[in-house]
Amino acid sequence: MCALQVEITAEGRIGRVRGGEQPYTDGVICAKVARYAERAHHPERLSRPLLRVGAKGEGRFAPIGWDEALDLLAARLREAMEHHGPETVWPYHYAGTMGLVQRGAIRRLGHLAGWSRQRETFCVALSDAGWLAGVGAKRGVDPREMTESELIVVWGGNPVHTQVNFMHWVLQARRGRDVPLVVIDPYRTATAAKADLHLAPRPGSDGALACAVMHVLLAEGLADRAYLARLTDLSPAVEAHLARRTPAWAAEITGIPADDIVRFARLYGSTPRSYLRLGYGFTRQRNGAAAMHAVSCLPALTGAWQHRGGGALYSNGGLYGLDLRFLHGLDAAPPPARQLDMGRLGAVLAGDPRDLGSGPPVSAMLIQSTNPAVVAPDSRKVRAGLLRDDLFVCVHEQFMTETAQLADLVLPATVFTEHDDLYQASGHTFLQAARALVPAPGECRANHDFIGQLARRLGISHPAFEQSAWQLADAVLRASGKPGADALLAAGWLDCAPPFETAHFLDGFGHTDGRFRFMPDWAAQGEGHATMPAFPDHQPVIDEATPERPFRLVAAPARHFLNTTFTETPSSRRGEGRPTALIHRATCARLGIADGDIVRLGNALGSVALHARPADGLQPDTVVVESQWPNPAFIEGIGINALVSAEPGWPAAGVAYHDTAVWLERITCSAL
Ligand SMILES: Nc1nc2c(c(=O)[nH]1)N[C@H]1C(S)=C(S)[C@@H](COP(=O)(O)OP(=O)(O)OC[C@H]3O[C@@H](n4cnc5c(=O)[nH]c(N)nc54)[C@H](O)[C@@H]3O)O[C@H]1N2
Ligand SMILES: Nc1nc2c(c(=O)[nH]1)N[C@H]1C(S)=C(S)[C@@H](COP(=O)(O)OP(=O)(O)OC[C@H]3O[C@@H](n4cnc5c(=O)[nH]c(N)nc54)[C@H](O)[C@@H]3O)O[C@H]1N2
Ligand SMILES: [Mo]
Repeated sequence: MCALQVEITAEGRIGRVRGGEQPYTDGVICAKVARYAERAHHPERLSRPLLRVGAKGEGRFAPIGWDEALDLLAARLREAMEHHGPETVWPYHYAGTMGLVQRGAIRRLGHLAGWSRQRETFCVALSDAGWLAGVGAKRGVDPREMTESELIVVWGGNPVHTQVNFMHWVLQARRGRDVPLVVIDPYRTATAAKADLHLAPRPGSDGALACAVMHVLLAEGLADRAYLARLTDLSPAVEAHLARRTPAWAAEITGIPADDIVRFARLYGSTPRSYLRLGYGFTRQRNGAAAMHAVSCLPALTGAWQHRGGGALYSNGGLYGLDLRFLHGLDAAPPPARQLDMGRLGAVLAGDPRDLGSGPPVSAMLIQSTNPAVVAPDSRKVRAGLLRDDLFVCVHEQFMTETAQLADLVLPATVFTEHDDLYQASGHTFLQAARALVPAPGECRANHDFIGQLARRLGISHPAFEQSAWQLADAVLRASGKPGADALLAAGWLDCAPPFETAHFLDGFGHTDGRFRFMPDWAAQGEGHATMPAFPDHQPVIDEATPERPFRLVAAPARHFLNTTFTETPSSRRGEGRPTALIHRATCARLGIADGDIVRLGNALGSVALHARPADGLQPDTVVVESQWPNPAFIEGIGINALVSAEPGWPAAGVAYHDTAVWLERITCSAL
């Protein structure tokens, strides 16, 4: 959701892409998006509808016309519904485009058709639950305020890879001022390499670290008592609990020496203008919601929220207050339908009764804006499921992804420079609209257009299907009390940042009593609440290392890819090199692993072979594989998500991408 300036060449193609002038983006853009032309004009862009002609998964397709494709799709969906009822269809969609209108169409159609709904667990389920438990509203302090911060803490995120604009604001904050940067990450990421202090906890232990920090803050009088009494629920019971959470206790769990924990606690507790940026990474653990809650307690305990440049940001996604009921067809009171957990795709397709209950099997899927054959956990099971003979799969895509290769019907999609849309953000506060800049190549169709055409063939009507994407963007804005789409486009952006008092929750946190909750009402966050700790705590439900599987694997985002997007562009592939396991130098020495050797990582789900590189700045039992490489890039054609479990996190599901205990061995070529 960065603002972009896109050069259009004399031939009407995309040229260089630069960061736009919108004040957060501030002219800065990451390298992969700067080279977006390479992707938009890639020779392998899909440009025509394709029908499978070979066996499933074989990858042989023949071009067909759009009318024929839509007729076929509608017929297959109808047939499935006649057999099993509407819930047998699973519209499966995610983060390919973040534009509201192009994301909204498939939701609207699914709602109105009574298809299965999707529980969105890839990304924010764990972090949302944890943040909302304490703060009660999904917003925080604008990163631009960091120019007034005196300490910046990046906890469990790697913005050098994942949010380069945030690093731009860190740079502004530190320009000519002595503002320490602390990074808390299991390995020395590119962000940690820039830090004054890097703490490298074992993955899944952040709740313990946060509790020990709070222990020190309370013990050393670094908590703001007046603030706590006014705006939080801190009680003697919470304090008694934290008194037991000593640095020595946390050192055992985190692997961070107690002295380092105390040093960080003193720095944090003695700096009122401390800015805490919470990433998603540390919440991609089975205990990620509890960890998020524990860490989010820190600025409440010190009262950092009261100061300019102080407080925290997890996401500003809750800031915009857009009314999406019309966009999503929810104004028409659609029929109720079951919800399927997108992270459980493999299990659902295998007919797991835990997921399906007494409901029908999934026998037809419409997959749009996501590449689950790679990004979903337990990817062997996902692949087996998508290859089921009695499952019809249609994929609407820009490229022949691994998911598209498994489909029966593949339809060509536009990229963001070829369609209109409306965008809200997570990391910043700006609402933006953009129009198509260049014509779509070949026969590519935008999500909104394709889904509208399908709806018509299925006999499903809603006024939103009759509008253009731009009209719909306008309708959403107006329904939300914002300026219309043309006005927004002319202005360039709308800053939705609330005033200081509100942004810092000085007029109350998101709960009805206005107080931050050290003791959350977990029942409000999800059905698994009974297992949640009553206090901020380390929740011992992770995939712990064992003698058989002594390493903890983190499958963190790579710099030059965006999930699996850009894995098709040569410059990104070059930038990344090859799939690599980062392993502590001492562990390498112990196991006789040299740089470039091949290792195998495995667990009950399978094993993955890739090259190894000795590394520093992580614990001896942590292994990191930056992702998400396509499966064929790995030595045996099986990628990292084959090892990631689809067991949901607590209390409201969510995929634990970085929570995997594995064994590790060096292998010789003859063993391959
Ligand atoms: N280049 C690039 N940019 C991206 C993406 C991408 O794939 N590539 N993906 C986009 C998306 S969809 C998202 S949601 C965001 C995610 O953005 P981030 O929040 O930055 O990414 P995460 O996957 O959450 O992982 C970030 C860091 O969390 C660390 N981590 C893992 N486990 C733990 C833990 O237990 N404790 C702590 N303290 N740290 C841990 C990892 O080592 C990693 O360095 O990035 C977006 N931007
Ligand atoms: N190992 C590991 N796995 C992870 C993560 C991790 O950190 N580690 N992160 C997880 C997270 S946070 C997320 S959000 C998910 C993301 O997973 P996905 O949402 O699947 O993201 P992408 O892999 O980028 O796939 C998006 C696809 O949408 C297509 N696309 C883009 N725009 C459009 C459009 O307008 N229309 C259509 N029809 N298609 C479009 C792109 O070509 C691309 O193939 O991955 C998750 N998987
Ligand atoms: Mo994500």
